[in-house]
Amino acid sequence: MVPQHPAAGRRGAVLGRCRAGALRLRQQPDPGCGSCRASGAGSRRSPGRIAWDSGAGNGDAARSKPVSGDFNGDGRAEIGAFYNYDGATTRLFVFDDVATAATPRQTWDSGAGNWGGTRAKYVAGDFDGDGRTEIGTFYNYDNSLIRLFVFDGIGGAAGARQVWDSTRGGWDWNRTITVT
Ligand SMILES: [Ca+2]
Ligand SMILES: [Ca+2]
Repeated sequence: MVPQHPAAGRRGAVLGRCRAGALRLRQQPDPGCGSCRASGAGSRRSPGRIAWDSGAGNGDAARSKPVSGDFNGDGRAEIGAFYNYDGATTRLFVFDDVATAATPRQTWDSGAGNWGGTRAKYVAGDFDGDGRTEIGTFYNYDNSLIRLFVFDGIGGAAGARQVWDSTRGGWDWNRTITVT
């Protein structure tokens, strides 16, 4: 499953064919898909090798917040991306095999109304020293109330747990800056 922009469902068969071609990483580009050709691997306009392509209309960069880390402890980094859907719904996707043929998979879903993507600031690190990366998240509850959550098990089925609470009035969101 890949992040799907809310407007994507109206695009029809051409977009579906394009998305399927994108997931094959342009090994066999669909000649009927202009957007595939425009961004295809090996294009003179391409600044580098394409490891993954959402397909036109399927991913809004402004809605995603990426972090990197070795989430499964195999010595290679993956990319995690939180995708902000409407209705205070956020999902976490992990991109495996980024160095070759990246494949995204969903590892967490906040559920509707539970997680506003614009209220979160993410930072990745191996916080417990077990060789696998976790993701720390500062979440803004307004009124200078911030809570820190840690996402564990990101390589499999991720889960979030609260590890700190600023108490109301205790921490200014606009002064909270994460450095990754
Ligand atoms: Ca890894
Ligand atoms: Ca760890």
